[in-house]
This record gives sequence, C-alpha cells and structure tokens, in this order.
Amino acid sequence: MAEVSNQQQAAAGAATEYTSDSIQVLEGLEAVRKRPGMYVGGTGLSALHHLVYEAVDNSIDEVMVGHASIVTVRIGVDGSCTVSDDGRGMPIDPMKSDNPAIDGRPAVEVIMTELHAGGKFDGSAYKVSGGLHGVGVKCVNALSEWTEVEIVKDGVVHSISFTRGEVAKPLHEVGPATAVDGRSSGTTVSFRPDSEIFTDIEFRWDTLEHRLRELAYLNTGVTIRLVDERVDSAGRLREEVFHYENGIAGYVAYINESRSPASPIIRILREDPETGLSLDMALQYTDSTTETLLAFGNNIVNPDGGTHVSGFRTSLTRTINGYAKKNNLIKNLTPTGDDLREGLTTVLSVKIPDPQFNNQTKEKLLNPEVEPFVGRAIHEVLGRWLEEHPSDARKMCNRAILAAEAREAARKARELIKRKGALESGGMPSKLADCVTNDVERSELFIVEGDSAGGSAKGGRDHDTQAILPLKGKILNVEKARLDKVLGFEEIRILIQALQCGIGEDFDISKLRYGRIIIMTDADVDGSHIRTLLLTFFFRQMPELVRQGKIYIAQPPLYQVSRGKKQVYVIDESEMTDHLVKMALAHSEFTVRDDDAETILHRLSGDDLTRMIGRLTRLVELVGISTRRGIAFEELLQARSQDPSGEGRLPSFRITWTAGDRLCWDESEARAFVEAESLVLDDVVGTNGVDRSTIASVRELHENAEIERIASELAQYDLRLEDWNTLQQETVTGEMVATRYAWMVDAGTDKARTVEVANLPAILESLRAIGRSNIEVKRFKGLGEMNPEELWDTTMDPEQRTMLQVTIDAASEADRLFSVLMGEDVQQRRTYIEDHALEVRNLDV
Ligand code: 1YM
Repeated sequence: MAEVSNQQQAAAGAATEYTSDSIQVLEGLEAVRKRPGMYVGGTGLSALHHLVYEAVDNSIDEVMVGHASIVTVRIGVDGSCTVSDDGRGMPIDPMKSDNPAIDGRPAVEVIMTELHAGGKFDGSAYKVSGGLHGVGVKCVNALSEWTEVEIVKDGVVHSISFTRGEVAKPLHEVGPATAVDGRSSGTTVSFRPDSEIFTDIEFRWDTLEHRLRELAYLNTGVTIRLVDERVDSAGRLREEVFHYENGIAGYVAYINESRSPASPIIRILREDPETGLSLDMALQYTDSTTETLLAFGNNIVNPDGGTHVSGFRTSLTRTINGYAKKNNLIKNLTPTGDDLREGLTTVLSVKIPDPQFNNQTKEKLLNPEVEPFVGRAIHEVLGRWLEEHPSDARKMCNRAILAAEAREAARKARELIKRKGALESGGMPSKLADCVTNDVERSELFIVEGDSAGGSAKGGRDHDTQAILPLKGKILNVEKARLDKVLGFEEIRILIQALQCGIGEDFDISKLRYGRIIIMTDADVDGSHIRTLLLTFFFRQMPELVRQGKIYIAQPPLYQVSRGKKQVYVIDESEMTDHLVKMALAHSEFTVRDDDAETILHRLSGDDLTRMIGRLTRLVELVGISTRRGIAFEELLQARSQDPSGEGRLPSFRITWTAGDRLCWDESEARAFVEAESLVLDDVVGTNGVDRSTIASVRELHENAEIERIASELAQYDLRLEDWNTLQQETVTGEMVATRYAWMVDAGTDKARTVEVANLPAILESLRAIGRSNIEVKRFKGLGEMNPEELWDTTMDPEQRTMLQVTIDAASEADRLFSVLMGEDVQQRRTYIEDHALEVRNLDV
C-alpha cells in the first residue's frame, strides 16, 4: 500500500506550490520493464490501455485543481498515443537534491524516469484520480518504444524524449509556442507502446471511449476529447468529446437511456472537510428487473464493491423500509434489500485521502471509515427526499413490495421444480448427452442450436470430456422477466438442470458441473440472435459465470478451402484472404528487374518474400488512409518534387479552409502560411463570431512519415514508390510486355508460369489472384451441414479450434448493451444496430 499512498501524495492541491526539491527518489525503471504485471497489471490489452489512463490521470488532476480545462487523447496512425492538457506544464527546473544521481537533472526527466519520484506529501491535499498501482506516467515511459514529453511554459515549448525509458534527447527548448498550439502552457505526452512488452499494441476505440466517458462523468466539468486518426473503413476520422455538467446524475441517465424510469434521479453529495472523505452518488428506479450498481473509489471502479457499497446497501434498506413502516405501507411481506434494489441504477463514487484496496487490481475498497460516512449521508439525504416527495416515495415502496411478492412466487416455482427434480443435482435432462468424466475442470458443455447440429456434435465429440445440450429454437428473452417467469420456460429449466449450479438465491458456482460452457450457434442472423439470448440469460441470471470467464463462444468455420488434396477451414472472408496469400507465397517467387526489364536484380522467396509482402501490404493500407482523407496519392507523389529541402520527401501537413487547401512540409511553414493569409485556426478559437471562410485546420499527415519509412525499407529490393501506378504492361496490339516486376509461379513444375505485374499495388492484387487459382471454396450454411468429423476438426477439437471467451471488462457498458439489444426501445435498438452494422465482429462483452 505504501506505493499507492506515495502517488496519492504525489500531486499537491491548488494551494500547494510544487518545487523540484520536494521530489523523493527511490528506484529506477528496470523494475517496471521486468515485471509489468506488478505495475500495470500484465502485458495484455488492459495493461496497454492502462498506459493511456496513467497520462490522462495526470491531466485530470491538473483539471481538478483548476489549472487546466481540456484533456485531449489522440490515437495516431503509427500506433502511438498522445495525451495533452492545457495545465501548468510539468515542472522542468533543475532538481536540488542530496542524491548526486538526480541533483541538477530537470524535474521532468526525474518524474519520467525515477520510480516513486512524486512530489512530497505535506498533508494538505491528495491525488484523487488514482493510477492503478500508483507509479504514474513513468510506467508509460518504461513500457514504450519511445516517449516524448512536450511542455509549454510561459509561451515556450520544451521537449524531452526517451527510448524504452532511457533519455534519448535531453530536455531542450523547441521555440516559442504560437497560436497553432493555442495555449501558453500545458503538457503533451506522446508514446508508442513497446511491442517487445505488450502482446497486442493496437489501441481499441471502444475501450478508451468507455473509460474516458466514465472519467468525464466522475469528474464534473472536465472536458475530454478523444480523436482516432487511424481512419475507419469508410474513411472517417473518429472524434468524440465528453463533457457533462451534471456529472454522476448524467451517468445514471446515460445507463438508463433504454429503460423506462420509475422515479426521478436522486443525487446525494457530501463532503467531510475533517476526514477529507467525499461522496457523490445518484440513483434512479427503472421498470427493469435488474439492479445496476457502479461503485468507484478514487475514480477506480470496484467491481467487488467494498465498504462504500455495504454502507449504501444497509442504509438504503433501513431508510426506505423505515419510511414505509412509518407510513403503514407494508402489509405482510417486508421487502429485503434485494427487493428494494430491483430495477435500481446507482452510481456511487467516493474519494478518500488514503484509499485501501484488497489487492493489486483494486477490486474492493476496504477503508472502514467509509461505511458509516456513506450510510449516514444516504440516511439523511434520502430520508429527507422521501418526506418531501410522498407520491414518488409511495411508488418506490410499492414497487419493492411487488418485488417481494414476485420473489415469493419464484421461491414457490423453484420449490415446485425442485420437487420434480429439475433443479436438483442428480436428475439430468434427457436431451443432454453427458460426458464421462467427473472432473469439472476438464469437462465442457456445448450448448447447440437445434437437433441436427446436436446430432453432428454428439457424433463428433470427445465422449470423455464433452457434453452436448441441443436447445430447441429461441429461448426466452430474460432481459425484462422476473425469475418466476424465467423459470416457466422449459428450455431454460433444462439448461439450469444441466449446469447443476442452481439459480437466483440458490446459485452456487461450486456445484457447476462443467469447467467451460460453450455456446455453439450458426454463423447467421438466427444463430447470432440465439447467442445473444443465451448471453443475456447468463449475464442477467448467472453473472458469476461470466465474471469467472466460464462462458465461451465457439467459432465454427464459414468456408472450406481446398487446393489439390489439401483442405483448410476458415472462419471468415478476411481469414480466407490471408490464407490464400499464404498458400500463394509458398509456391511463388518474386523478381525485380532493372529498368530495361532484362537483368534480374532480386529474386525473393520464403521469409524474405513474406516480409516484403507484409511491408507492401502496410504501405497500400496507409495510402488507402491518405486517399480516404481526400488526398489523391498521385498528388502527394507529385508534391515530392516541391519539397523545399530538396530531399523529395512526402509533405507532412495539410492546411484546409473553405476556399482551398495546401500541402506543407513542416509545421512552421504551415503556421507562417496561416498567419500570412490571416486565417484562423479551428483549434484555437471556436466558430463563434468568426467568419467560417477564414477558419482553417492544419492536419498532420502522420501516415506520410510511415509511408516514407516503409518505402525506404522496400528500396532495398529496388521497389520504388514512383512505380505506384506508372508501369506500362500492355502494348497497343494487346501484347503483354515484360515489366520490372513479375511473379514466377510453380517454378520447376510443369505448371510453371510468369505473371507480369504493372505497378506496386498490382503486386498484391496478382498475388491474391494466384492464391485464388486452382482452389475450391465450399461455404457452410449451418452447423448441421457439417458432418461429425468436420465439426470436430474445425470447432470442437481443443487442439485446433479457436474460441472467444466472454469477459466483462466494462460491466456498465455490457449492461447498457443488453438493455439496448434486448429491451423495449425499438428505435434505440435500431439505431444501435445501424451504428454498429459495419463492425462485423463477435459480441465480446
Ligand atoms: C499528459 C500528461 O502530466 N500534466 C501535468 C503534470 C504535472 C503538473 C501539471 C504539475 C503539477 C504540480 C505542479 C503539482 C505533474 N507534476 C508532477 C510533480 N499531463 C501531465 N500538469 N506543477 C505542475 O502537483 O504541484 C508530476 S506530474 F511531480 F511535479 F508534482
């Protein structure tokens, strides 16, 4: 915990002026690179995004103490991320220290490289937006291939850069900040995560969007802007701004968007200057049957709750039941806490000077003083609210009484089923083809759509470990049904019976009969609907199974591709293209000739060839991005001759305004042009009161630097950017002439042939065409169409299959998603589906 408090103490409050000699130094950054798990929770996607949050947390702190107003997060085409704010700027003055290792070094350098070097705690303030393990932005530096920190102070830009945590270019002055920066002070941290550390270095829009929105709700008044420069398939840049005046109350409204409200939103705010504790919460009843609770301690989500949640629960029950009793609303059944929270959406956020969490991942808040603090605040504020709103209060009580009655009905229904044996261990449903083993860890249950697929699955399975449960048609949409109604459905009873772990109050995961529960449905619309219904069931009725990662989605292939005697199965079109390319590469060579197309300069095959094709594919992708942004690549290529440095580089900035556009090679040239033409930059001023025709934007063409880099790599094979679309292949008589580039296919066999290639993109097009020749593609319509052997080989064999594990990394988002998809608001559902129609991907909540 020492680590955490240190960071909590790192940034001082508004009144405390920071000076560089108050920084303490403990150890270096190698520790972070050696054990990323300790510091950012691993090397996977969550750790990757964690880097962004560390930088964002610094900026939010700066906003919360009143020195900054806007935080911008930008994902670059080159896979980098840039976080910036308009705060005071990280300190840059030289350190004064007894430790000779740091004495005299610029503060920013020490902040970025020395573990545990934060500001000294003087008891006057604390850092409330909490980095996960409290080591802050230095983790970003340690775990990035490169990091650059740009600080603007008193109108001057300073910069320092690092490579894998080591200073690469010491702090230096860049020059005066001009109107293009739009601010006289601030901090910008740019970094590219290290692919030697992380398993996947591609930032996900949805993940960042969710967390940044959450942070904007939790910190009223903050403005966070998220920009994705990677450009989607439709050529759009994505950009979203999160700013909520109503804070947490707005969050509750957002979560409840597709539910019908059953009460106003009630806001409870409390601060205790003595202990430094503060509470901000909002709650609202809806007509849904589920409870949604999001709890935060110092901006960190606590999925396992903790003392703030228990304080809330106890106090809510006591307060509402107290009111109901006092007003004689309760007749026979007294609502339990669960009844009182049915359909209740709550967002609960506490801020604590010295937070204590149960473990590294901060799942649960432990501070004992929080429970009575939250409990008392709720009792007083909610108690008063009920007195002042008798009609709403009566409705809330009646709703809970109804829930109590339904619970009683469900209990009776369960009893009845129990007596018939359906929910008891022992009696297994007759449709289930069970496995032999009793070893839960090794066993799997496949839930299959329909009897015919069930037949193939039963025939193909490993009898020892795999059980098959075929379900008929669509199960009930449980999104809006109470347990008593859910239990009325036979297919659901069969499922519960097969799992053996009970449901509702009887749920006990230790009784679960299988280690994995695998949903195996067809790759079509019906299949995906059934899959969503099943996921809704698990998410709403047995959320613990989802939380513990027991639920999987099988990935049956859509195609079988055969070439000669060789057969492979592929999941979708894009995997098929990859595969065809791989096959084509295996029996082709690529040659590059001199300008007269006579002498062969390079003959590429094997790994060399694969690498070259990889680089070229990326190049074509980047050119595609540039084209979709509205700049023809030919135009860019031509612009190379105008490079003022004479080096023939691609331009790296574009200015656009109503009356025209212009390419530039560096930012200062762009600024000079904007000033000379009296244009106004859009990130400097809003559009208010400014003539639109004079508003210009200067956009950095990040991808061009990347294109140059790849082009220089390709030059080693004499592949030239100039050959983008120039080469002539066909003569007027229609005869094919040799060009500089050619594929030699099946060399050394009787099928040997040469495919001449006209230009750079055509190298890839011909390769795909070669891949498609002599192959046969069979498309599967459904699981039932596959014979048992095929189904085993492609989807069920643990040695070969791929499966998706269903996880909840953003519980609130998953919650909302299910409400939208399964709820009653048809228009909202349609909008959601339209918005997401282009993202053909598996539901991975
Ligand atoms: C994109 C990341 O790091 N902004 C930032 C960081 C700091 C300050 C301002 C700052 C804080 C204080 C005084 C203070 C940091 N300061 C420290 C340290 N954005 C980003 N903006 N002056 C400037 O808290 O007293 C660490 S970060 F260590 F100096 F306190």
